[in-house]
Amino acid sequence: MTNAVIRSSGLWTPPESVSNDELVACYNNWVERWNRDNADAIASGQTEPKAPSSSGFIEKASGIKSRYTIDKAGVLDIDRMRPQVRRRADDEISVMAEAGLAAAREALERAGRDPADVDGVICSATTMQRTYPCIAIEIQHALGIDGFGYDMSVACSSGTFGLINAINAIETGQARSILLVTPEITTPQLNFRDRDSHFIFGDVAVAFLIERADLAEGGWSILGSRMKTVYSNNIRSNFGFMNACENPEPAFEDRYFVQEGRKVFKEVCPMVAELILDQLQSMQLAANDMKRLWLHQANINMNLMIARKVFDREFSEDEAPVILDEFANTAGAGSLVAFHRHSDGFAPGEKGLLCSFGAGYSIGSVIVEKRAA
Ligand code: CO8
Repeated sequence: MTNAVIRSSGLWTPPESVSNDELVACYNNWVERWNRDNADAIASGQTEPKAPSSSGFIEKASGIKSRYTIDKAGVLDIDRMRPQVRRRADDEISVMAEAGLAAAREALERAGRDPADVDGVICSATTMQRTYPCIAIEIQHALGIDGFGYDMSVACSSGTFGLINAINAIETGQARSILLVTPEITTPQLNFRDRDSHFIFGDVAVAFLIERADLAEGGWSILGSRMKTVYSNNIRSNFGFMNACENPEPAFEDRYFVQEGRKVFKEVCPMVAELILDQLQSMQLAANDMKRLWLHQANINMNLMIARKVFDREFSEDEAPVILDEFANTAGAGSLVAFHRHSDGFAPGEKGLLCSFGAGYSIGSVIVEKRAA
């Protein structure tokens, strides 16, 4: 069997960032207006007034300080509070493919590779902009790759599950080289009028180039991978192609992301730590053999808890780097973005672990080792 390596990565970041203060100011203006408009119903006890949001709460509860979005003006307009995207013609590139393409191009450039070196594109993300043609095939076409492309989706584990699919494709001889692209355009799925979740997500695209080891110089060997899913309704989106046919048709607000954040926190952290420790043990590795954990980026407190359980000691930020302060939760892209931003300083033979966790529930874990350049 041929071995696969992660050869390079690339990132696309939307040009506009929204701070907690900007987001909260917009939300609170909207709440003030809503409470005013519903003053009679509130006074008669028919409805509860809405409570304001707070930057202090957001940073303390999640670690998030800002997020990128594809349209800041739309998100911060209290009459809209969702991104505005120009509807593109069928012969124009889609928003998701454009974001993914930029990240893919950077991954190719960083490896000194050409699209002719690539056999396939996997686009793995929480949601796809449309059903077909696949976003992956659109990216494949834009790059001029002679091969194949397909889309897949496993919520917050989309990136790691996609990576594992790419590794399998190389190791079973389907391809010499695969571009895994995870464009997470999350802000259109977020209810910016929901106090519990309006601050959680941000937009980004990340790409990894996975190659056959015998054709690649440098990069990262794959030592092992794990996937686990356990059914849970604690993180849910009812958005889907049947919405317009459903009777009764779901309201707009019922198609957005919702979660029981506390339950997710409590249930997911032990599952993740247990999976990582079991995976390490099965490979006769110790936690201290991992120079760095590139964890999913949903909540700083979750990451601190998981890393503490895995290392069983205090650890430095360098051992479990954080990108969610700048990017917020970028769903399936989070652990891959953490890797992209923080994979310097490894000597050949040093090891690290990428791990995603989230809706499903789903957990994806990949152990890598730095190769000689
Ligand atoms: N401002 C001020 N106060 C607030 C706010 C706010 N915005 N929101 C809630 N509060 C208040 C509450 O009212 C509550 O007050 P009280 O104690 O008086 O009742 C208090 O703060 C505490 O509320 P919570 O218990 O809800 O707060 P937590 O401490 O649990 O923090 C978090 C909330 C940050 C959401 C936290 O629970 C968390 O991060 N949990 C884990 C979430 C997680 O990892 N989810 C993964 C989801 S992502 C995923 O899987 C991918 C899905 C696909 C993404 C699609 C893109 C949209």
